[in-house]
Amino acid sequence: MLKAAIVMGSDSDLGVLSAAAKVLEQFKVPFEIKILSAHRTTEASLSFAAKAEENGFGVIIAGAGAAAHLPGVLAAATPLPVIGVPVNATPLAGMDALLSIVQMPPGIPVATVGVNNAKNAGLLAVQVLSLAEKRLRDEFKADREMMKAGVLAKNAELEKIGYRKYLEKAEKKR
Ligand code: RP5
Repeated sequence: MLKAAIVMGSDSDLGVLSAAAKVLEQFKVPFEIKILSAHRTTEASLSFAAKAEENGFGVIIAGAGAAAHLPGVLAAATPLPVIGVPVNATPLAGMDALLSIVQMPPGIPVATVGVNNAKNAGLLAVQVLSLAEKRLRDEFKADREMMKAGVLAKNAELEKIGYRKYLEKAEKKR
């Protein structure tokens, strides 16, 4: 099966990007994780992207903060889909990274998730790879059903005990 890559601009992004790794582990998707910076290690970033297809990758998750050029630079150098994760790493709280990643010029798309939302990047990567893997598609559908059942159960509990008791219980759990 094709691998996923998780690439981040700095080790300071690892806390955020680890949520994508957890999703890939949950779905038993093989992946590699790397620190590659568009600005500090430009050649290595380009070389990774240029060889990603022949090296067995099917999708790339790229996270960066500040003037976040990494996802766009990788996307420019590979035909593989790139999922960008804007990281909140500066006083601009991720707005800088979000706009840098989402506003790609026509022709070079980056599928951008919300600020720090690496979990969604992991899920999107699973969806991409599941196009060629029935096992993944089935597990993804089952995961959605579990999520749905969880929300329905919470709603049933809220309606049964009322919002005050629900809140009390929720606060005790924290
Ligand atoms: C970006 O600058 C990185 O992706 C990181 O989010 C931010 C800060 O990097 P460090 O100074 O912590 O290495 O390139």
